[in-house]
Amino acid sequence: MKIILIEPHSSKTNVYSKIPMPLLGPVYLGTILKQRGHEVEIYHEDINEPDYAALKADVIGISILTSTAGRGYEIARKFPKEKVIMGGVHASLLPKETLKFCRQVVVGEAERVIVDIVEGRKKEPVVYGSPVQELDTLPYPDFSLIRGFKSLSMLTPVSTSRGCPFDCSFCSVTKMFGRKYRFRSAQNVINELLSRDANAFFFCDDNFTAHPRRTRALLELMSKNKISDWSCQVRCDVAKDEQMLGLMSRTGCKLVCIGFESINHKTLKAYDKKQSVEDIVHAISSFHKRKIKVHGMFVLGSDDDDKKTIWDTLRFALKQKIDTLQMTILTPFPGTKVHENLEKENRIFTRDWSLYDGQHIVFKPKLLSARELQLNVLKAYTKFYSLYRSFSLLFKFHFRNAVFHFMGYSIIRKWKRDNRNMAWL
Ligand code: B12
Ligand code: SF4
Repeated sequence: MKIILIEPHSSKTNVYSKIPMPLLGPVYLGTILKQRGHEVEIYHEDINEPDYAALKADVIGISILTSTAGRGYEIARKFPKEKVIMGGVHASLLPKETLKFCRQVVVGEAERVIVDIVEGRKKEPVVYGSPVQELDTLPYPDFSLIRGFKSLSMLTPVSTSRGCPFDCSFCSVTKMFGRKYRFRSAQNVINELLSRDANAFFFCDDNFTAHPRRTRALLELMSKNKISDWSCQVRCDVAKDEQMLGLMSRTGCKLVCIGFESINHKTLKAYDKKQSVEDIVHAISSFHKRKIKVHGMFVLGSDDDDKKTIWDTLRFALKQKIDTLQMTILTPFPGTKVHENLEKENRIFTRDWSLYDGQHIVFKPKLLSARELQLNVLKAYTKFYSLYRSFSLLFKFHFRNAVFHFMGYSIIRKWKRDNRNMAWL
């Protein structure tokens, strides 16, 4: 059978919109289907938007996040006669909504059910997938299935674990993958890395160091195999583990993405983050000491945040010399505690999912107006990613940071152009 899997394009003003990294879900599923003997093509619209009129397949699969759901539904409508199935985080959180646009929806991880669905043995409209317990049994994602994917010029995503033992109130991860931390063996990961024709890896695990012993074992093997140039997502806690920091530096970790979330103690508590501002400061200096760059991610707009919090966050980021900054506006993703609370209080004012990208305010904050929150975050961002700062990084020969600052500058300009009158507010 011929199967086409599609990842809708991301919201254009996303900080990451210039890094077209594919989600691994469709690639894992495509690889399994290919190994089963089916003909598979994957399209990630950010890399290569297909000519939809020319696409012919027995099954069309679409992967959606909340922010890409609207575009996903639009794509589904282009195939009124084909069997369209949908999955991904948003489909898993709101299967009834998704089912209005397709024949079948998969809730959760789909590796164990995809073949039966495609071959017609599983026919129910909502199919419940199951968490893969033995991640080593999965094949290595075959990126050649993605039309236009060039591994050498793109950061290659690698997933070494699923789930997260924490449960932050704004996060979709535990709703989708659970709190049980499952991980691949170090050797299995190394074999995948060695099989890749890639310059740089991004460990896209939500919490790469949640099980320190296993991460250390993996890093030791990476060191032995001379694998370097990689980045990952970690929590602040890891900076307290000297041995881990040493290994990360020795194996060529270039950048860590850390969910700092807030410098407001009350907000950190409200988010259930289980970290302090002191932990954040310590983490930044520990990574910088080892020449590892820090991408700091903040979530603004809790009931304890006001205008000052936004500007304090900017000042903090500048003072601590965070290399790249992501100021996300709190977004009530379906299924999260934040969503549940705001919904109860009737404070969510739009269900236009395309605005659920962390760059648009979609609810009424408590200590400032929605407009004030939106404008102040934007202004603070503009200060961080100013042309002046971009050029001064360039003149100091901080090339990577300079490139990211120019990117940030152009994304903010685009955001301003696209949202000139803030019509949704
Ligand atoms: C890598 C990553 C990114 C990358 C690439 C993302 C991309 N191409 O969209 C970057 C850094 C660019 C990114 C950006 C963003 N991300 Co992101 N990202 C991830 C991360 C860490 C890993 C994704 C991954 O590969 N997962 C592993 C694979 C195996 O899981 P999967 O893709 O979900 O696939 C499984 C199932 O969903 C299902 N499935 C998936 N597709 C399909 C299709 C069919 C047909 C079927 C049947 C089943 C099925 O089966 C798969 C196998 O089990 C996830 C967290 C996570 N653990 O998933 C967050 C996550 C997806 N991101 C999230 C968010 C919020 C964002 C941003 C909005 C962040 C921001 N504020 O800027 C942007 C939006 C990007 C966009 N597309 O518009 C949220 C999404 C929440 C939601 N409700 O939508 C997540 C869940 C993180 C979180 N903390 O909550 N992200
Ligand atoms: S924000 Fe990070 S630490 Fe918190 S639950 Fe999500 S993945 Fe885990």
